[in-house]
Amino acid sequence: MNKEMKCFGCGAIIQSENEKHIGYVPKSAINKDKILCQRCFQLKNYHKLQQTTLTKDDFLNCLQQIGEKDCLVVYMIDLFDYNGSLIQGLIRHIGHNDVLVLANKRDILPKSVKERKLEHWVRRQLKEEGIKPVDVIITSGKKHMNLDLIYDAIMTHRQNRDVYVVGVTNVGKSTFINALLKHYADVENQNLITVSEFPGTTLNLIEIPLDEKTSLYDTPGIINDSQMTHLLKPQDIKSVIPQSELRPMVFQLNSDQTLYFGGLARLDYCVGEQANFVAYFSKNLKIHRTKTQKADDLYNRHQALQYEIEGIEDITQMKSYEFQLPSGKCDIVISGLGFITISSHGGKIRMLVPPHISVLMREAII
Ligand SMILES: Nc1nc2c(ncn2[C@@H]2O[C@H](COP(=O)(O)OP(=O)(O)OP(=O)(O)O)[C@@H](O)[C@H]2O)c(=O)[nH]1
Ligand SMILES: [Mg+2]
Repeated sequence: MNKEMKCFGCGAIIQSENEKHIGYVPKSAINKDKILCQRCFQLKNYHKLQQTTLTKDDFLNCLQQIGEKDCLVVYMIDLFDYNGSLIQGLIRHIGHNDVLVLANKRDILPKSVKERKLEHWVRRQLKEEGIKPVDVIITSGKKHMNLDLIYDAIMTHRQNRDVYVVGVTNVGKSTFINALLKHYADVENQNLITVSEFPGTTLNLIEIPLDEKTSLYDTPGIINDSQMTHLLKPQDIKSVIPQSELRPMVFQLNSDQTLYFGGLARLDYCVGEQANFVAYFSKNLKIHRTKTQKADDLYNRHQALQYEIEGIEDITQMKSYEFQLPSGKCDIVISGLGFITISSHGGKIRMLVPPHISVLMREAII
């Protein structure tokens, strides 16, 4: 068997020795030009996830190789979870290569927000990270948004070099590359790269030749454990992560009032005058408002719980963070779950989230 044969869905090297390892294909199915491994077959046809034993380091190693090449890096971030989608130490990994930033999943944010506003917002955030991109383009891989613009930007900036599409897991790298394959190469659905809402879908580099000498590569996403997706049961991911445009929910809160977000996170308004809280979460996530005084009891009697997180039975097992609100507008982001835009004259809030999930305050995106 040719050792270099790879699954066209996830990039794993094909093998037929161990059914539990990545890249498995029964011997009888191996003599084809294009091979799809059993895991991809299950994902594509039955939406069933076969777990892998790959670690964060395996994914980081892939990124490390890029730093040793002269190439264009297409860095994809998620507009719904900007901070959660940043790769820590990106510059260190990719060396001096040019970076083109694609800000993806624009379709989830309200249509009323202007593209230019989003672009400026992303540019300001990138500046803080010390990233100087050759360009920033707002997109939605799912909706093929700005595809021609991106294609032209890639072709201009790559200057006959290879192109690597990088980003944390689930930002939509493979979905975007499939959009390019469908649009510019007429690739049929059954021959596309595997995509799914489960983190860690792409397992190895997937090469797409651009010409005789150079290629564009899909890469496995870096795992970011501080995103909510990693704590959820596979069957819950699709309903907790928004699939379509967010519908903002407005709450006027007084101090000592609390909001529960599907039981996965909680906000206590501790100190301050009446203020405006606009919640941007999946439509399926129930938001429950209560008095802070009653909130612990509500949780512990499992009345505020909608989705389960393994190991959390009692509210004291959640981690608590306090934030001083600025006078004006700001966002509180719960990585991978959603965000709340708060307009106030200052005050204090407390956030309760499962351990390891990141919560932060940032400049309002909307
Ligand atoms: N709403 C929305 N969802 C998207 C978009 N692009 C991708 N998704 C969804 O995000 C999830 C992850 O997509 P993938 O393309 O598999 O992400 P990836 O970056 O290749 O992930 P890994 O292979 O794990 O690194 C899937 O559920 C996609 O449907 C987009 O533009 N908008
Ligand atoms: Mg992928």
